[in-house]
Formats: sequence, C-alpha cells, structure tokens
Amino acid sequence: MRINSLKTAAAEGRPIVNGWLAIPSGYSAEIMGHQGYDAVTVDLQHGMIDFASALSMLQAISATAAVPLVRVPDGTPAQIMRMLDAGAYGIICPMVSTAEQARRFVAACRYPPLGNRSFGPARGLLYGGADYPQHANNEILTLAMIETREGLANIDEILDTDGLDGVFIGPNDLSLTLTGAASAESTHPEMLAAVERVVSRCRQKQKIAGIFCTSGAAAAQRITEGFQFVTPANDVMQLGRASREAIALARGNAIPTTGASGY
Ligand code: 3PY
Ligand code: MG
Repeated sequence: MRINSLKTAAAEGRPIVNGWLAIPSGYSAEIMGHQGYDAVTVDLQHGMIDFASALSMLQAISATAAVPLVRVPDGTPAQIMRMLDAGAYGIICPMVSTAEQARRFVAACRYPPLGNRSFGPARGLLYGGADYPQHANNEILTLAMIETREGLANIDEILDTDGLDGVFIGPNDLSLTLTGAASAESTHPEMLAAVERVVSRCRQKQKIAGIFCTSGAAAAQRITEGFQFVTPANDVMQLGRASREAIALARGNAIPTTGASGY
C-alpha cells in the first residue's frame, strides 16, 4: 500500500502544511494539490461540497504529491467510511468533545478487529494499491477536532484513544465557546491557555497537534509554538486576498486587509 507520508513526517518531527478546500471543484483541488502542500483537505463541514464534488476533488488531489484528506461534517460513521472508500487517506472529525466520541470516530476508520469500518475499499484500492485492505488500519490518519470547552477539558482522555493520531484545533469554534467571539487568531488569555494546553498534552503523549490558521505567517508562528500540522487559510480566503491585491495594485491603491466576505 502507498505509505501515508503524513505519518512519516509526524514520526520524524517534520511539520505538515495542509491546504483546505471549500470550493466544490476538481479543477481548484488540482491546482491546490500542485502547489507543494503536504496534504490537501476537502472540507465537507463548512465547504460548499457534496459527495459527487468531493469524489472528483479527491481524484484530482490523487494525481498530485499532496495527501488527500477529508473533514467530514460530523462523526457519523457511514459518512466517514464513504469518504475513506472515496480515497481519503485521513479524516478530520469536527466537534469531538469526549473520549467516547473519539473512540467511535477512530473505530469508523479501522477495519475489524480494531474498529467497525465496513469492507468496500473502492477508490482506496486505486489510490493506495491492491494491498490496501491489509494495511489501511496503519496508514489512514485520524485527527479529532478540539473546538468545544468539553473537548478541551477531556483532552487527555481524547488523546489516549487507541489509534487516534492527533488533534486539530478549530480556533474559531474553540474561541467562540471559550470567549464568546469566534477568532482564529484570538489572543484572549483563555484561548492562549487552551492552545498551550493542547500543544503540551500532544507533546507529552507524542500525538500530532494541528490547528487551522488564517495565513502562512500565522501558520509559521503556530509551528514555532509546537504545532506539527498547520492549515494556512483556505481556498476562499486565498482567492479573495489575491483578488483584492490584484485590484488594489491595478488601481494604485493600498491593499485592503479584509474584503466584503469577511475574509
Ligand atoms: C474552526 O476554526 O472552528 C474550524 O473548524 C476551522 O476550520
Ligand atoms: Mg470549527
């Protein structure tokens, strides 16, 4: 089976830079896949993406060096299994707040006897190789999102879940629940303490610490804080910014930092 290079990078302590797709297009997935990201994630939670689009996006990413990942809308096992069959080499599961939710998430990603993933690997075989069924349990990456007060309180138990590779902070949701305001780069003391707590627990338990960021510079800062998996903004944010910059330069104006979309 094709090895999951993200697992190798994590084991060797190399940071993983992950692209993030909200636009339902195989073409933009292909473009992003060719830019040098270690992984590219198809976002089925907040992206405008249905199954048919996700499939063509995973096919497009598969033709690049980036590892195809999916953020599922929630922990529903059938949804997770379907995306693995569609060729996702890892799943990011939002709103994991308890060890039981983490256990059920990982079980959906693992064939028996480790879990309850149903057999029908489909594109997994095409992308991973004919021996996918024998090795998928070792190669599929599992990241549980920490983005609730309860998830933060249960971080130790969540990280102790067998087969869980790490966690991925959703800083908008986490800051919303902790401080009342959604902000990916929140400097509220409670949020700073929460982020530090997650990073230090991951380091202690040798699990991947990941986080969504709003820019490359913010992602670089997160790596210095100890994160190994960073997402430097999504396709929508990058498209909006690149457009604003081009328009401002064409008109000889200062580049606005935020646009009408809020990005
Ligand atoms: C969050 O910040 O809550 C996220 O889910 C990032 O995508
Ligand atoms: Mg979120």
